[in-house]
Amino acid sequence: MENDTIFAPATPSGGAIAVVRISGQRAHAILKSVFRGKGEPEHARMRHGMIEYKGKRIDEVMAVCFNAPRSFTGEDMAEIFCHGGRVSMARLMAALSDKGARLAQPGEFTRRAFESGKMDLSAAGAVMELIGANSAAAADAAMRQISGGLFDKITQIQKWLTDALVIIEAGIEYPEEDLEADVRRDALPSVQNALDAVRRLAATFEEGRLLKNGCGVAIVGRPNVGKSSLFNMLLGYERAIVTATPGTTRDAVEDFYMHSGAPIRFIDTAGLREAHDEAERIGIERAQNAAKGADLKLLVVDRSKGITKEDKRIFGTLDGEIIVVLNKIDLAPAATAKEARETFGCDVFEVCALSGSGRDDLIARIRPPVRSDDDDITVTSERHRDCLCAAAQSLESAAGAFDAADLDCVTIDIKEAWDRLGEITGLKATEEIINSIFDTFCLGK
Ligand SMILES: Nc1nc2c(ncn2[C@@H]2O[C@H](COP(=O)(O)OP(=O)(O)OP(=O)(O)O)[C@@H](O)[C@H]2O)c(=O)[nH]1
Ligand SMILES: [Mg+2]
Repeated sequence: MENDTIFAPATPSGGAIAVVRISGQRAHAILKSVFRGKGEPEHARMRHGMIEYKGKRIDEVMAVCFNAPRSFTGEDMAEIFCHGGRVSMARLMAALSDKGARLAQPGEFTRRAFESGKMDLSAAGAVMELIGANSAAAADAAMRQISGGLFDKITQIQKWLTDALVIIEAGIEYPEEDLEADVRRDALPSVQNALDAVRRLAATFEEGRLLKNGCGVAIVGRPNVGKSSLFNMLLGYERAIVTATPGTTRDAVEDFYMHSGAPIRFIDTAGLREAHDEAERIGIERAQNAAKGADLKLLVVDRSKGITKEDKRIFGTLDGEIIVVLNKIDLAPAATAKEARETFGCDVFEVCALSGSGRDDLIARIRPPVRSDDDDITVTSERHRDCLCAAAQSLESAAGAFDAADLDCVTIDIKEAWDRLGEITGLKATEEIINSIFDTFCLGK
């Protein structure tokens, strides 16, 4: 069935200029029906003209059309660069709708691009990640996927699996030839290669998650030691409330800080103590959860008060990577960094949250790992990670079945892995998966 012709604003209204896209068999005809300019629209050539509707000029625009398949969606397309006022955009869209185009669903343009083979499913999903990226590194990771990096990797792995299947099928077809040992010798390396590559890709998800969501850094400690002050100092602006009264912070407050293009997500938390009321009790619970979910914990200690029993107790409740931050170094010390190192056995930094002294060293230490290989693919989607893990499991079981010399089981496992990988690129993706991906898109993309 031929797709109907759709349109959507690709930019929000309110700007000076807005872009409205049209895609489908009638895209050019619909453009012509409302656009009055010099000359016929030509592929990829901007034309200046007016939008006329019901005998009235409603906007002065630039318009361009693209011939199938040389367009984003692979269909005939047109783009109108109109003025971004709410009224002028609404009028233009009313005109397009009246001429027979339908307002697109979110993600429908990219879905059409996928369906017409313009991009694979991993690239289509990455378009949304690029738009939503909140750091340069996350945008780079998305761009690498849009350029087909993940698709190429998956296709290579699937090729290894196909190679193995061909060899094994021969072994099953001619069992009398006693090919089993040969089959194992010839097919197992391909399966092993595939398994290694799948595992390596799945392992990049952790880095991808950090790029996308930011490395989570929870700031914890006793009340009044200066956690919120440190939080503000690290962010570089007064984000959280600071007062001289212990128990100021209740809710966990978080904000992003960009470091060399990678996001760090700082979380300020309630001071840990015996709660005085219901709100504080909940706040402390949230503080503990924030600490559990964080990639790194900063335990703040008030150096002017010394290292207290309570500081040590809180340290004992923390797991994973911890840095101790001795704060208030502008006041007379009651403990030294050396003591703190001996007590806690981890990195210790001395800062003055009020003046910002010590900030640079601390930031340099908590900076998230920067990717070593800039061209390498990073898996950023949880769905992709799940597919890769499932594929790895099937391949492990295939490798095991080789040992049991059960070639039928080996083939089933390899095919299962092949299909799981195909869900990433869309070569074997169910309608349901495709829907769930495009559902997260914004209008006009
Ligand atoms: N002299 C000095 N005072 C500081 C420093 N950092 C914080 N303070 C003061 O310590 C008091 C508590 O600071 P907060 O940042 O609110 O402490 P907190 O740990 O967030 O406290 P709660 O939210 O109650 O747990 C405030 O009066 C700050 O001005 C510092 O480096 N030097
Ligand atoms: Mg606070």
